[in-house]
Amino acid sequence: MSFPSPETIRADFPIFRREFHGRPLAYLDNAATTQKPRAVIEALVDFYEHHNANTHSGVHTLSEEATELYEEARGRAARFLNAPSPRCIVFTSGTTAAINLVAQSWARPRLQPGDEIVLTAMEHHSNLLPWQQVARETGASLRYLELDGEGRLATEHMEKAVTEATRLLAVTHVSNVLGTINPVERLVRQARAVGALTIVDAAQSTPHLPVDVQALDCDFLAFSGHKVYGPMGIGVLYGKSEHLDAMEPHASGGGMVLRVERDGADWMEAPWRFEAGTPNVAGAVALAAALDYLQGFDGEALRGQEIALTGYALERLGERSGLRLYGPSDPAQRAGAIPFSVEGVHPHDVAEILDGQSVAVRGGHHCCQPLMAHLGVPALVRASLGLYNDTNDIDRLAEGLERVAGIFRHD
Ligand code: 7TS
Repeated sequence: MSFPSPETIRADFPIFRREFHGRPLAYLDNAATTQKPRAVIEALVDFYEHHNANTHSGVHTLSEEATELYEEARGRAARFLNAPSPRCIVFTSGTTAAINLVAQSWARPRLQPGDEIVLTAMEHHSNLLPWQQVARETGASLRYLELDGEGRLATEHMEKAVTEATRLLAVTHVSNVLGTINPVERLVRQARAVGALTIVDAAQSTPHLPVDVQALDCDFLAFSGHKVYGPMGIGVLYGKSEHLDAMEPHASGGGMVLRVERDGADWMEAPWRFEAGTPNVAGAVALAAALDYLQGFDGEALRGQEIALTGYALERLGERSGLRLYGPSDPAQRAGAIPFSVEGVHPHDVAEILDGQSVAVRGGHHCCQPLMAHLGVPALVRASLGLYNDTNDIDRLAEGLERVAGIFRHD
């Protein structure tokens, strides 16, 4: 286990050698996607240079190697989540695809009118629209857990989170906008008590916190490779075997059948029955390299550093007049995202002026329009942290905001 400084960590990421407008980049858009360490880029190149072949179908050496690497990556993802078996890991293109898989394969054939799907008011559209679609298709209804003034799940709502009508609880582990860490373990326990299943959107927690599916005891969990320093186009759905084995595939085609006749087919076992078509083998292999990279650090030390940096950012930004911060005031209750608004200036303008200072943040609704409506804002600016960020990046953000204030000063 190592714990190098953010500066040493940045040396692992080739993109930070680039200059933007003559300055090094202060990359504060990690919730959208993280940058890639050399080890991940090399794993991608190494696969295509030395092992490229299709999986499962060929009998030749390369195909066997590709299959072995792909299945090893599945095992690596299982260890990352402390899943009991690689058979619980389905490779998908990302969190969105993983959630849609559960919506179509588990929920759609099972839910009925009168059934409830419980969400929170802070869900990303990817953990909201698939449930709206299923609700329309099945006659089930959606119910939302509301937030308190600091963007946490309101205690009185959590107490009544589930009812006898609840069939599924779909909740984000960490909010991509507010950074709030939700008490997922508690919510899962409540859901189990009424016989409801749970799916955890771990897209924003896996980059920052240890995620243990057996400790959480959730039924399903999804995350994206590109947010944990891995490549785009690869992600993971974890599912308990008892559910995956009972689910029909959401998509069918090559690579997921045992036997096909003119009028029927027998599916392979889970997880392969959910991976129709040629899989993203290079992506899976490079994701495994990313998980090795991330877990090569002392997680507790990393988390401590992030809490300290979040505290520093909240303090520095909080000093500015006309700037409003959102999310929990306690840095230990949040991970990654630091959203804010600047009085009288549209978030897109803030982000654009910061870009001119080589400070990369995102301005927009962050695929959370119902949350924006709840907060009463059309959009927010969001800085979001990765393991290579340090106080210098936050100082650059604060200086950039000084420039925003200068440009928009009306007196
Ligand atoms: N769930 C959460 C909580 C997310 O933050 C995101 C992406 C997704 C699901 C979807 O992940 P994908 O990999 O399938 O696209 N969030 C963001 C964001 O905050 N800014 O850009 C993408």
